[in-house]
Amino acid sequence: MPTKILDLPVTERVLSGNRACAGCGIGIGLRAITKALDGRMVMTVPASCLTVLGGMYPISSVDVPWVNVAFPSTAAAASGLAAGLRAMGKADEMTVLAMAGDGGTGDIGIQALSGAAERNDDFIYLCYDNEAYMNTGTQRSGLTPAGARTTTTWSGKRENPKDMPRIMEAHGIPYVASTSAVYPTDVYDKVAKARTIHGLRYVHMNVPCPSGWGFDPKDTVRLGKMAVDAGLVVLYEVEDGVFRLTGRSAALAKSGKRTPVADYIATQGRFRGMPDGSVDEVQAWVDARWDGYVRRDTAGR
Ligand SMILES: Cc1ncc(C[n+]2csc(CCOP(=O)(O)OP(=O)(O)O)c2C)c(N)n1
Ligand code: SF4
Ligand SMILES: [Mg+2]
Repeated sequence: MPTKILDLPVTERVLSGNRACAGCGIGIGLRAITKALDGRMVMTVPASCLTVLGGMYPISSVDVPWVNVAFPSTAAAASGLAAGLRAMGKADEMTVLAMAGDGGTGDIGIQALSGAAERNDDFIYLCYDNEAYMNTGTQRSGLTPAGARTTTTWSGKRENPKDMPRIMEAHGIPYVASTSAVYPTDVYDKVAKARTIHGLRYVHMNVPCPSGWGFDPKDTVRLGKMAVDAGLVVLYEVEDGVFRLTGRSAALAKSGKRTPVADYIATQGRFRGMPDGSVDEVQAWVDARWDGYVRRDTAGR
């Protein structure tokens, strides 16, 4: 049974006074993640908005052990921490959580991550995807969606985003999941399940970013949910190769009531002026991808 919001543990590890922008989705997701791991964890984090959220030494807003590492080495550092815990006989007591942004995962950190996945090293890798290099002022990443304007794609990015969960699944690791920070119980259940598995577990978490996407900070949750309703962000998990839609995405597959991508695109400054033809292309891409998810979901039942 999926966890209900009122059943989440009450202990908070993400404390008040963090340094993220108002309305940032990262904190919502990180609260659920730290609850799922019950604080029995050590994090590795590269340069990103997440390091900013954590704050500068010696003051931190996140009450768990945390190692800041160089940009490409998040997974390499996690491999080392996991080996250390195993040598001390503490692999079952603490979870190593490598947590990085989309740029730090899909572009700059992919080499160390792929190596760790090939070796099936024992940690959770969580990519929080705010869909650009936000900490340095919104440059495009390999995971930025088509049509989005960034400071390096002035007229809108032309390419669709890299499918990181699929790339990770191709490594044959035991657990892969896709979730959204605006569904904290979906995040919680997936990280709680990942905690019980050994080997490399990969969780991809979409994170709305008011500053980089161009929307009012009060709309973070509403926009994150719109992305799921449009099928741009899909909630699912792949456990030992078995695919399953979860939560809102499972409900949408049943009802068939996905909303048009154009409605979502109209809510954000980054898509302003996107030509109708390009919106249609994104819609066609989403439709084809969605059909594939629904086929896999049905096949697994
Ligand atoms: C090797 C290296 N290159 C570039 C940078 C500059 N830099 C710091 S944070 C950042 C953006 C990170 O983007 P992402 O991983 O998506 O995380 P976000 O900031 O969006 O949370 C960049 C380019 C760096 N610190 N180290
Ligand atoms: S730029 Fe975006 S992801 Fe970064 S702290 Fe601000 S709202 Fe959060
Ligand atoms: Mg990013």
